[in-house]
Amino acid sequence: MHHFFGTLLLLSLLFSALPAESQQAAAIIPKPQQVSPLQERAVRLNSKSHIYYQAPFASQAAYLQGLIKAQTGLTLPLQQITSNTGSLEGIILLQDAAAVQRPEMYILHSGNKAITIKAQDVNGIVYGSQTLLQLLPLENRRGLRVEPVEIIDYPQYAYRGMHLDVSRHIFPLDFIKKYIDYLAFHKFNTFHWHLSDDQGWRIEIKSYPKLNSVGSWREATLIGHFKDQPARYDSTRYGGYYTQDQIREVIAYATQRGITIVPEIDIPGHSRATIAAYPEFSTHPDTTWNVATTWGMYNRQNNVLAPHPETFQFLKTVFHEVADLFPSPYIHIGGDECSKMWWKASPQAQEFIQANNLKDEKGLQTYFVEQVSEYLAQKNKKVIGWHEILEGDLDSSTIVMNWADAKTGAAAAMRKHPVIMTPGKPLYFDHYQTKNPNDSLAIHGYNPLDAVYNFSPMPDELQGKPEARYIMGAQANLWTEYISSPAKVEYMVFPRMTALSEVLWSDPRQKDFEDFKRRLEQTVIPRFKRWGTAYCTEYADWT
Ligand code: TNX
Repeated sequence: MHHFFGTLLLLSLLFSALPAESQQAAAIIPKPQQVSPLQERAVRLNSKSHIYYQAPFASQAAYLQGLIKAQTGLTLPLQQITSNTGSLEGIILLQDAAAVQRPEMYILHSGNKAITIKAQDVNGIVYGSQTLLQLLPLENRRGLRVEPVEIIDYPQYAYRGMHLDVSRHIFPLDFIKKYIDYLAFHKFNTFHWHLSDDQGWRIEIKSYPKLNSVGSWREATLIGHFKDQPARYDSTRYGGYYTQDQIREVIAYATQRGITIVPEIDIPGHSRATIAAYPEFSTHPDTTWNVATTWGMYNRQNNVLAPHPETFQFLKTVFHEVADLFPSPYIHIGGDECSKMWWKASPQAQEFIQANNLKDEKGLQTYFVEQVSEYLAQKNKKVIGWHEILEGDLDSSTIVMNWADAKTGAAAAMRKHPVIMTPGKPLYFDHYQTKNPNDSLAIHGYNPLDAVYNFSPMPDELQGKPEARYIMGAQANLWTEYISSPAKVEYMVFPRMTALSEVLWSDPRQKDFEDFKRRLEQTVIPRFKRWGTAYCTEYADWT
C-alpha cells in the first residue's frame, strides 16, 4: 500500500515536472529525429498573424494556410518576403541551404513571436508544416498556442512510398487527392499509381484509343464470397479511366505536397486489357479475348505481349506519352508474374528468341525490359520493375521493387541495383490486419500493425556492407481485388500506413511500439475521426 502510493506520487511529480511542451511535442508522428523544448515564450497565432514565405515556397504557403484553416478554422493571410527581417510575427517559411544541409530536412523553431520553418527544398517545408499542424490545437480558442520548441528533423530513407492499384477497382479523382493528402500528412514522398493490369486500363492514351474504349471496361466481375455473406459483383459493365487532364491535375496537387507520382504500366505480362483492345499484340491473337473478370495469375488466359515489331512500336509510343505526362524521374514498367508458357507455345516468339540470340524466355523478358528502358532513357527517365525482372541478365541501372523477402532484396543490392523494399510480409496491406472472423474480405495473409511497425527496410544480410546504400527505402502495396470503395481503402491502410511512416522516417534506434501506439492515439486517431477516415479500429485488439 505504502509503496503503491509512493510510486503514484513519484509518477505525478515526474509528470508535473515535465514541461507541457515536451509532452505535446513528444506526440508527433512520425517521430522527429530531435525535439528540444526551449526557454522562450510560447507563440500565439491569431487572425492578425501572417504566413510569410520566400518565393520558391509560394505554393506550400497556400497549402499550409489551407491546412490550418481546415484544422482550426483560422485563416492566416499570406505575404511574400525576400528575407527574414527578424521582427516578423507569425509563421515564416525560409529557404536556407546553409543551415539545413540535407534534402527533405527541416528545422522548426517556435518561440517568442514566430514559428520559423527552414528547409533547402519544397519537401522540407511540407514536412515542417505537417509537424507544425501536429503542434497546433484542433480548435481555435482565442488564438492558437504553440509551445516553444526546436525540432531538427529529416528522413531515415529517401524513398517513402505508398501504392494504389486502380485497375482492379477504380476510385474517384477526389479520393486519389485525399490519398495524396494522407501521404503528405505521414511525410511520404512517393505515390506509386498502378494504372494498368489484366482487369482494366486506367490512363488515357491518345495514340491507341481502344486501350480506353475497350481496355478500360469489363463485364460483371465477382468481387468475392466471404463466409456466409452473399457473393458480390461489380455492375454489368465496370470500369473507367483517368483523362490526361485529370492526371495533370493530380500531379499538380501532389507536387504542391512534395509527392512524386510514379506511374506503372505493367508489361509484358498482366497485359490482358491491352490484348482485349489490340489482340494483334498477343502471342495468340484472338478477337474473343476480353478484359479479365476474375482475379489471379492468368496462366489459363493469355495476357502476355508478343515480341512483334508492332508491339515494340506500341510500347515506345505509350511509354513516351506516359513519360511526357509525368514529371517523375522514374517510370514503373511492371515485369511481375509474366507467365513464360505463352512464349514457349508461340513459334513466332521462339523464332524471335533465336534470331536475337536470347538464351530463353527469361532472356526475352529481359529484352522487353531493355527495349522499354531505352525508350524511357530517350525521355530521361529511369526504370523501376518488380523483382522478377532479375530472372534474366539485366544491367544494374534498373531499380528493383522487391515484393519477395529480405534475402531477395539483399541479392539485388549485391548486384548493385537500387532496391525498394515492398515485401508481401508485412507490407501488403491487402492482407488481413485483424483476426476477427467477421472481418471484411481480404487476401490471405496476416499483416498486423505491430509487424508493420517492427519491419526494417534494411535486410540483415546487408548490415555493415557498402551495398546497404542501394536500399532506397520501402513502400506498402494496396492491391484492390477485394477493395471496391474509398472507405475500404482507408480501412485497409489505416493505421498500418502510420506505422510504416515511422519505419521510413524515424531513427530505428528510437523504435518503441507502446510509445508509437500512445502517439497514434493522441495525435492521429483524433484527426482520423475529424476527417471521417474509415480506419480499422481493431488495430490493438487483435495484435
Ligand atoms: C501479386 S505482387 C501481384 C498482384 C496481385 C497481388 C495480390 C505483384 C507485383 N503482383 O497482381 O494483385 O499479388 O496480393
